[in-house]
Amino acid sequence: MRQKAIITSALPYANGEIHLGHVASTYLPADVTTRFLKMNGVEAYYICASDDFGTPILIAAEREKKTPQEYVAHWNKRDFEDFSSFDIGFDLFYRTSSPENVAFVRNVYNTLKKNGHIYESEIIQFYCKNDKKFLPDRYVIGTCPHCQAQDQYSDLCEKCGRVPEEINDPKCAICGAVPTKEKTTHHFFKLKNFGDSLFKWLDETQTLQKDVKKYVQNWISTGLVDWDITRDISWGVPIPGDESKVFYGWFDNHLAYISSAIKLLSDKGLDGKEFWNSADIYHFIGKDIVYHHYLFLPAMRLGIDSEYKLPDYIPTRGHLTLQSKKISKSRNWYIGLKEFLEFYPADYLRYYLISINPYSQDDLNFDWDDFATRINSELIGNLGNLVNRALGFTKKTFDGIIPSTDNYDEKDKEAEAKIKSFSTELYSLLEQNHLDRAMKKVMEFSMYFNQYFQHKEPWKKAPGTNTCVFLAANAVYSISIALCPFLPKSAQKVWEQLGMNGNVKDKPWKAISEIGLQSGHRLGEINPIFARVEDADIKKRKEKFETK
Ligand code: B3M
Ligand code: ZN
Repeated sequence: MRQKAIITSALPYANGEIHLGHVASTYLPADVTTRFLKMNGVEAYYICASDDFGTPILIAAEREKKTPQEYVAHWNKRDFEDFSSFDIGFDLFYRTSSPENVAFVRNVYNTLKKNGHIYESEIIQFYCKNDKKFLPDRYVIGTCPHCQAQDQYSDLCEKCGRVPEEINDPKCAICGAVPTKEKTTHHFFKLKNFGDSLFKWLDETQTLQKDVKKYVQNWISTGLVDWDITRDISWGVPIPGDESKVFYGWFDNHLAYISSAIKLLSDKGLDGKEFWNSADIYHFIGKDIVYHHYLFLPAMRLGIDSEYKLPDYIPTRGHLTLQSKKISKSRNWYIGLKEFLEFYPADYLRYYLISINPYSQDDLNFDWDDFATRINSELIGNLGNLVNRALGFTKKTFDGIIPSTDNYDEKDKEAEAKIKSFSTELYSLLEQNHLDRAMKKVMEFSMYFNQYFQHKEPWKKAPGTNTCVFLAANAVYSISIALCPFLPKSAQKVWEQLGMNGNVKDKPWKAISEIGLQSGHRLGEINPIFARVEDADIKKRKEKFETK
């Protein structure tokens, strides 16, 4: 682990609200990791931005009779608000349309061109004579040549998931007219130039996910194709020397990882490039954008002579399904983040999504009943119970003051050893990106102390009671710190009930394993931290998904 880190998560399109599918695979894992790194003294910055350019956004803005600038400004603000209420702690949430990014993208292009990685070539594109526009991607609707589904976009069939080589019965998405085909000159990035160096980089970078590496290397072996980076539309970064055309969104968006980081760092008076190149670089993504992050992104960085180093980690996770079905905005089969948080605290969702999300590309499923069970039996039945029991008992029996200890028997020694080894065990899981297993480890620790308390029966006030109360309260202290990366609000609540001052997130990681509460310390006010998820409410939540 380096002492500096930059963490990014895939940039949300400024085109519709954030839902549970987004946060599960990228924003939440990246947030947990950033909080963990910061507690370990790493100078870590979590960078994100709205992805502002592209045809779908331009079309949506036109439909709402807004300028694309107004349209993306709305979503940038709204997304940031939603993320904040979910305690996603970005150090900067910027935008791909920022002046810094636009300038950076144009510079990168110029360098790539100078280095011989760009060429121009004439292609044939659909054109609408009514609208006097070239019609890339979503501007053309037609019948999928593979599955015959109607009303599909020319860049993707939503029915069969394939990219049609040429759509049948094409129509202009704006006016419905049949488009003509016209010649236009496009700029291409020579991805083919990078096959060998990408292959080598994948081989050498041990921190990348093994299973993903394997199939990306397979793609390379079967041959890469050069990449059309041009769009004949008005909304995008203008191409230097060919200003009436703009870059394809995937050329400019990932460059905002760098340009936004540089902006944040230089605002802090730091040398951004030097920081970037001496930091661990993490890009958190979902598995649908592997191609872009394991090939385009590193190839473009290689193409500018690795002026900015390649990523060390590209944690790639699967998709969230909802009640076992694919999430779909258009079929209204999704849960907006904002809506969810109107019903339940952020930490409930954080707990659930972390618990069901392994460090792999397997899909995960949000299920309302499973959510309720896990919150009620694990978060409340185990963790909430320990906190309330240990602290409540101290309050009742010792007037809220941590007692001095008696002799330690074998069981007490074992319990103390659990506290002592807790921080290292958690550390190694989190360092390896196994957030779900780390969360589970916290729950096992809590479970252990519930059993310890039960076994000791302190309510009988036999000898050994003081030690039991002392260690159980100290286990709660450890839990409070250990919870920080996962459930920041609850961690702070526990901290305050322990009668501690300040922010628990400022404690160093190793404090998890210290005996933090000394005898004589006075606890704060004790209240249940969590409230049960009621069956009747879950029933209501499920209604939306039952009629389908
Ligand atoms: N805006 C969203 C997606 O395809 C896309 C990610 C950009 S990351 C540089 O999931
Ligand atoms: Zn038209």
